[in-house]
Amino acid sequence: MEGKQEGIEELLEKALHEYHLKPLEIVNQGLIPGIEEAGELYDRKEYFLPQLMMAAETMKKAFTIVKPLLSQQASQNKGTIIMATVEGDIHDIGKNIVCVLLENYGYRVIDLGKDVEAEVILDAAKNEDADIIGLSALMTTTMPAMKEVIIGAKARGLQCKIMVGGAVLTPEYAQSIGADAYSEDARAAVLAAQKLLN
Ligand code: B12
Repeated sequence: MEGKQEGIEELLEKALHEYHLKPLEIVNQGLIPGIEEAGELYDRKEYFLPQLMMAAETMKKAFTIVKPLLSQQASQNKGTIIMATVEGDIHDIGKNIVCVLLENYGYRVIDLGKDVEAEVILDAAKNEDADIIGLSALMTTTMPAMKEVIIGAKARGLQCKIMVGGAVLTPEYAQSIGADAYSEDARAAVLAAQKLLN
């Protein structure tokens, strides 16, 4: 909450070894509520962008430390998923969490990063023979970029399914742009992927 990157390692150490919290509990009950609270303070103009950025950087650092503990080496490949935050949008914390959980469940995840153009996503989906494209958007202004990818995939005749997510999205919006699945968090994203590929 205070954006103190230097203290986060020690806190994680404590959470893991003193309180015996599971890595996913740390993400879901500590890191995510923390960044959301920082976001609420930002909304109420009690936090300003530098504070929000410091909180986000701290969360990213914490997630980098927890990530290897979340990843069990997946033995089987259940399918290939291309993940990206759409063009114009630099929010990637949620997308990164979704990537790790999908990997945990045995999917081959190719993370194209953030602010990714539709063409780049579609090229990757074709070249990697993707089963699913996963798109993240956190702003109302960037949500339409998801539709662009969906239209592009149809125009190119790609067979892959498209799932979408991100804080501002609703199931209704996802349906209106023709997405095959929507999920509100990382755990639901795994279930959605399983459903799409069955
Ligand atoms: C952290 C944050 C930032 C950080 C981002 C750091 C980073 N590397 O990601 C920083 C400070 C850089 C930032 C910048 C900006 N931000 Co900002 N940010 C946030 C904040 C507080 C939290 C987002 C977050 O990480 N949440 C935690 C994660 C875990 O949740 P999540 O992303 O929703 O992901 C979960 C699910 O949605 C789902 N999911 C996510 N992606 C996917 C994908 C798939 C395929 C699936 C299935 C599921 C899924 O699973 C995830 C895990 O459970 C939100 C407010 C909020 N409460 O959402 C504002 C918010 C998104 N930001 C906002 C804005 C406006 C901006 C800026 C334009 C601010 C500015 N004036 O410069 C810039 C954006 C610049 C740009 N071009 O993108 C607005 C958007 C408003 C709107 N309705 O459009 C919000 C909503 C704040 C607000 N209320 O105004 N931001």
